[in-house]
Amino acid sequence: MAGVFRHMAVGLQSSGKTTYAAALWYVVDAGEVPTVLLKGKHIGDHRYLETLARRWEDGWQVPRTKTLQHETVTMNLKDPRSGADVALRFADLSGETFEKAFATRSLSSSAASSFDGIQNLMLFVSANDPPDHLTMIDIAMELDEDVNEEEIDEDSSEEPIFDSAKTPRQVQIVDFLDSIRQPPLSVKIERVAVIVSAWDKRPEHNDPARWLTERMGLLDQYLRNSDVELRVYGVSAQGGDLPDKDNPPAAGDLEGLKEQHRLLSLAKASKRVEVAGNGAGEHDLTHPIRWLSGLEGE
Ligand SMILES: Nc1nc2c(ncn2[C@@H]2O[C@H](COP(=O)(O)OP(=O)(O)OP(=O)(O)O)[C@@H](O)[C@H]2O)c(=O)[nH]1
Ligand SMILES: [Mg+2]
Repeated sequence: MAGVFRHMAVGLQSSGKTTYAAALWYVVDAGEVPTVLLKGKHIGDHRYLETLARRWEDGWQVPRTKTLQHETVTMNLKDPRSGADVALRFADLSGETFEKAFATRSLSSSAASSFDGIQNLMLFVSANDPPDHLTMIDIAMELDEDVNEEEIDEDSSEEPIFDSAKTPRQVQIVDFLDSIRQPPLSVKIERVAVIVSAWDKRPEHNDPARWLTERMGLLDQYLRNSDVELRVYGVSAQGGDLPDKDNPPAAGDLEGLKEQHRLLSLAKASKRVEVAGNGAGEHDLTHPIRWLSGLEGE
């Protein structure tokens, strides 16, 4: 059976999409660790991915994806068990594209067209993001301080009443998912693999599904009641905090370079990657993709 499977990566700014693509490319290309999908037959022009993968291999953050940059990443993978070919299209839209869509209620036609024929999503959220759905009042009450609500109102009187950028992330994500399922896009989503990135920043436990329930309850409930197949993976594609090559830490900033040094000292760079949940191999970034492709039961 030869299939052409197209999946789409979505997520707000800095949710880990590009780092995942870079690490996936490296891991599949290097073949240093066991993965359920392997590198496919032919590899075309992959300059964008190769640039990213080199940055990743050298121990730097990948560059931010610019707003209008729609890089379509195509990877040919092979499923050794069924013999299926998986042509994976990883449309790396920037997080800003999604945030703009939320604020303006419209999506550019090129961004919209990348959802043509899409049934399965990789949805990125980051374990490194602090909770953003608390208000000043919640925080003050948590700290058990005297709260004068009128004073808070007065102080903020010069601020705009509603700033869409301050909408909690999970509200924006639920709105986005719901919008693409409505006309005119009418995307028929079958499977969603939630990727909790920066999993090296996880809490004590190592259960990504629990993290989603506890940290993003609204999103979790929406997905569980959406008639889609759902899985949650924890993924550390970078392995830890890394410096930005375009804005490197000063030579004396040992803290900023320590983690980079530790990660670079691993003999096999693929071992920087950590994957948790759903029986995935320790470093296997292809596991969610095989499941998204419907190949797991075969
Ligand atoms: N600690 C840690 N940080 C990570 C990991 N993966 C990504 N990050 C950091 O998370 C931030 C965002 O990562 P990107 O991969 O650029 O995110 P993105 O979703 O492509 O973001 P946009 O291009 O803005 O849409 C960067 O600062 C990364 O260094 C990880 O495994 N661990
Ligand atoms: Mg990006």
